[in-house]
Order: sequence, then C-alpha cells, then structure tokens
Amino acid sequence: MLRYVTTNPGKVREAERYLRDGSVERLDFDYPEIQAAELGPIAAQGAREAYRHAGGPVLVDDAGLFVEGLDGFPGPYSSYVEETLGIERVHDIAADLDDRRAAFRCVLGYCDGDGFAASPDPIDRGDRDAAAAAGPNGEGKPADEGESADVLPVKLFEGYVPGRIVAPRGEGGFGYDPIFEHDGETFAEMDTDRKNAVSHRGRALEKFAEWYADR
Ligand code: ITT
Ligand code: NA
Repeated sequence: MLRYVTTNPGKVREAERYLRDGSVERLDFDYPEIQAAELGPIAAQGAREAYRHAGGPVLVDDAGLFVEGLDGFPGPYSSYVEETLGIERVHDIAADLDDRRAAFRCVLGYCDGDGFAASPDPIDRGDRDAAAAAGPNGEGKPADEGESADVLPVKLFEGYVPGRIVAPRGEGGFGYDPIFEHDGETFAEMDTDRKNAVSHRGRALEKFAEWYADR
C-alpha cells in the first residue's frame, strides 16, 4: 500500500485522478519540513520523515508559487506566506511589478526504504564525513539526495507550469489558484481535470505514475 502523505485536501483531490487504482491511501500527517531554497531537498527530507512515520512506501508533495519579478518569492515559503500575508496581498505586491510572470512548481518525493544501508563503502563513508563536516545543510556542497549509504534513498518527480499573477477570479482549486492565470483562465476557474491537464502537480504525478507502473 502506497500512502500519499499530506495535510492538504486540495492536493489529494488532484492526486486521486492519477492514483485511483485502489493501491493508494491518503495519510494526513504533518511531517517536519526543513527550510531550504529549493523544493527538492524539502520533498526528499519530507519523504524520509513520512516513511519513518508510516513504516511503508510514501509519496509526499512539496509545491510552491514562484513570482519572477520577486526573484521566485514566495517559492518554498508559499505555505507560510499564504497563512500570514494571504493570497490577495501577494497579488497586490505583484500588481506593482512590471513583470507579473510566475510559475507553480511541484516536487513529489517517493520513499519505500529500498536500497537503504546496502554498501558500507569506505569512499561513501568519506563523503558522508565530509558532508557532516560541512554542516547540517552541507554548505559548499551540492545537495546529492540519496547518494550516501546512511541516508534513505528518495526518488523525485518534478512538474512546472508557467502563468501570471492576476486579480483573484474563480471559486475552484485551493491556495493561490485564484490569482494564477494560465492560458486565459485562473486555476480556480478550471475544474480538477482541466487543472491537472496543465498543472505542475499533474505533470509531476504523470511522471510518477508512469515510473510507478513499470518499476
Ligand atoms: P502538506 O505539506 O501537508 O502537503 P501544504 O499545503 O503545507 O500541505 P506545501 O508545504 O507544499 O503544502 O505548501 C505549498 C503552498 O503552495 C501552499 O500554500 C499551497 O496552498 C500552495 N500551493 C501548492 N500547490 C498549489 C496549487 O496547485 N494551487 C494553488 N496553491 C498551491
Ligand atoms: Na507543508
């Protein structure tokens, strides 16, 4: 049984369309999230936390809205900014910009514990010590998710959709959907199937579902 681990019912509604063969269950667990400038490491670490909690295969979904004219803000901080500023104020800030282009990104992290703790290779060990010496975020070293022998491997799947920030329209979706326009419609004006057909989450889920079916 695969568990799609999220506290967000909007994500579940969209993911169900890809994962509805009965072998997936939702797990409402708020796994601890690290702070990072990129979604990949957040999803990877979240998948490990969720796997440890669930004790079986898990899929986690880390997503965010990246506004071009704000250097990608709120990006990985989208959830915090939605709760604090709110989406109307994000729109107001973007309305003052010349460049209102934005993108949604989604990274899915899958972890099932496979491939863990196999080779106590001395070279891996050296790398790991170097990474530890570099500090908790591995400063000065690129994130190499899943390469060291003592870290649970995670498989990542990414999706992206371009659009622009507009005044809120539409009743559907969740989060920033009313202020994100793609192809003349906001995501909140689209039904779930239409949003999935173009969205960051739909793209990432499609890649995951394909890989999962032939693994
Ligand atoms: P979980 O971590 O429990 O899955 P969450 O809502 O906190 O739920 P994230 O940490 O990934 O999820 O935060 C994502 C933020 O970006 C959050 O504010 C969402 O509302 C927003 N977001 C993500 N995908 C979105 C989408 O498809 N449409 C609108 N907003 C989205
Ligand atoms: Na979260």
